[in-house]
Amino acid sequence: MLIKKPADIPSSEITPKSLYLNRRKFLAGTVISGAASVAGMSLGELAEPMTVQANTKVEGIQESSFSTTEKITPLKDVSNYNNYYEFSTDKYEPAKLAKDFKTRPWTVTIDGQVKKKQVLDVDAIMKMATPEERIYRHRCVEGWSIVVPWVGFSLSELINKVDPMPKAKFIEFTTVLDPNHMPGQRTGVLEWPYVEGLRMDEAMHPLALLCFGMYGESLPNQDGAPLRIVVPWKYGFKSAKAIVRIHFTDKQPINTWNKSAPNEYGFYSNVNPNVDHPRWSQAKERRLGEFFKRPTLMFNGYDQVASLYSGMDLKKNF
Ligand SMILES: Nc1nc2c(c(=O)[nH]1)N[C@H]1C(S)=C(S)[C@@H](COP(=O)(O)O)O[C@H]1N2
Ligand SMILES: [Mo]
Repeated sequence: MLIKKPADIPSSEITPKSLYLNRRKFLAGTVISGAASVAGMSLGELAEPMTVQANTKVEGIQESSFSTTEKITPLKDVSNYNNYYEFSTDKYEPAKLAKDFKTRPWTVTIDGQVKKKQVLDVDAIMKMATPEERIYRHRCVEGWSIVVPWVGFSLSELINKVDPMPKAKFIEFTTVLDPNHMPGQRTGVLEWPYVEGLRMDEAMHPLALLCFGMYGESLPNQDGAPLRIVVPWKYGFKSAKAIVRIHFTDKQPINTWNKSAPNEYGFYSNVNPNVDHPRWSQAKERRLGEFFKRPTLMFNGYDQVASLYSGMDLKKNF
């Protein structure tokens, strides 16, 4: 029998993941023989499990009071339009280029000014606290935004367990360095590995999320599997993907984007409609899947973080 390879199937034939998930739920509640359910599916539907990373359901997810009630952006948009320069600068490419990226075994090194320096397995990290669904707005510095049901727990849960020393004022997050499997790292488009940083009080804010899933399942590779952070009041690039090191320090980390273009990307990078990027306005944004732009909100609408920056000139500390 001749079966089309996934690469030969146009994306229009591929069922969106959301429909696939709904169908799976439906099938789970219905008594149909395996053969009958397969016979009822088109080729595109059969191709789905091959073309989308097989994700694992996260058990025991709790709701969170931090969630927005805004309309959730479909998973097919969120997982097919990604900034992930380790794979490609083309936002449509990480979905396919990261498909076979291995995220197990995976360890995260905790070091620097911290009492419990250690190397942790990602599966152990995921069990450190109860997973929550956090439906957050996420705003890329380039002017698009999404609403995503992330899965994880407050970064503070991990920070408290590893016991930072009082002199640690910042945390530096480092992404994996794996040029053999990350084609973008074989180019000089950014300095590798990708580094991001937060001030300790930002990292400890309950909104800052240590994230290992979305839409109820483990993260798709292109969205930062197996472990990333999500800092919803900051531009998307602060939310580093595929983290292998969490380093506690008394010095402000030099984040990759700040190093590459210091006049364009600062350390703070709080979402701020009043401070334009040197090459474009930040006043508005386009939600993926929508036509009309909407106004961008200060701190992306997360006003509860404002006190972290009281007395600071946010035009200077952009
Ligand atoms: N390691 C790594 N993390 C990264 C990036 C990257 O290129 N490499 N891009 C950032 C940018 S610019 C954005 S907007 C978000 C996008 O996250 P998403 O693809 O899950 O929407 O990831 C951020 N984290
Ligand atoms: Mo971004």
